[in-house]
Amino acid sequence: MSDNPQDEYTPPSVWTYDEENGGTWGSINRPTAGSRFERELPVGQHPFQLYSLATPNGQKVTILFEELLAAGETGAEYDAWLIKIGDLDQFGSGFVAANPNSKIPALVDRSGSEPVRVFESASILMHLAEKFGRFLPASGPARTEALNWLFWQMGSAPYLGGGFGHFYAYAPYKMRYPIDRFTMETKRQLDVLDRELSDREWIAGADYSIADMAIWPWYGNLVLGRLYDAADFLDVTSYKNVLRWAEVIDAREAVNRGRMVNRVGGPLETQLHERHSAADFETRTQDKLEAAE
Ligand SMILES: N[C@@H](CCC(=O)N[C@@H](CS)C(=O)NCC(=O)O)C(=O)O
Repeated sequence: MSDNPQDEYTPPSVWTYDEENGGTWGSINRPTAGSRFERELPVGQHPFQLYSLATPNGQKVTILFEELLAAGETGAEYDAWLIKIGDLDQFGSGFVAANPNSKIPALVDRSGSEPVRVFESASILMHLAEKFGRFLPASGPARTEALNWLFWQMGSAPYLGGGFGHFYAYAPYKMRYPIDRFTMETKRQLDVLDRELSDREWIAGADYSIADMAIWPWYGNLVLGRLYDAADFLDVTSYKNVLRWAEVIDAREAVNRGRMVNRVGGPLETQLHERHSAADFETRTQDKLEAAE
């Protein structure tokens, strides 16, 4: 490796894997897929078994579960098991069987006669919304608009997380070219949301939907100053409509609960490492578990 990491790089004719090259994620990711060790996934008593971590992609699903339960859907009870991606849990054989892409969140729906695996957060959100007939219109233009924004999120957030967040916060040193490129794109995306939210309450129109639940953990948390320590750098307060929308969602009790599930950072009273019943929010947050030790 060069002494000066900012030197121009001439790619070799065939790329080879170098464990040292990847910064924070370099020790985790490899250029190959598949399981790295044998480990079955635990199974609890509820119809839905979620294997996740409270990153933005993980929060989407726990927010939807908590919203379904808050709306009275008692059939949406779930066990949320912790997958520590920094400890490589996502490469165990059981997790890979649930999601061959080795990324959280992964859901196993055991409500029917055979377990059904569901992976990719948007697929999980659609699966649950359709199962319970909530937070996604059943047909017509309103459904199309909600899906437009759900898939906008799936296409856009990798530029925010894998692009901006990676190079601004995680890369081993700061490089101007990728930071400029992904900052520009992130700000463009915030402007897209800001313009749309100027004349509608929720991103898909008149109703709160899985599109809001998918977008908020990324772009809502970003403008609320919770991602990448980048609020000033991105001048997030200039996106006034996004901020208004983000604050309204942030005030929802179910969103607060969803954010706590599988969370391993921040104040101990906001961390519920595993969730197996609604009572766990009262009795099993980390502050209480650690005080009882
Ligand atoms: N498109 C996927 C992205 C999931 C994803 O990137 N998950 C990250 C955490 S936010 C992960 O599990 N990373 C672990 C790894 O890369 O090994 C989804 O929306 O479900």
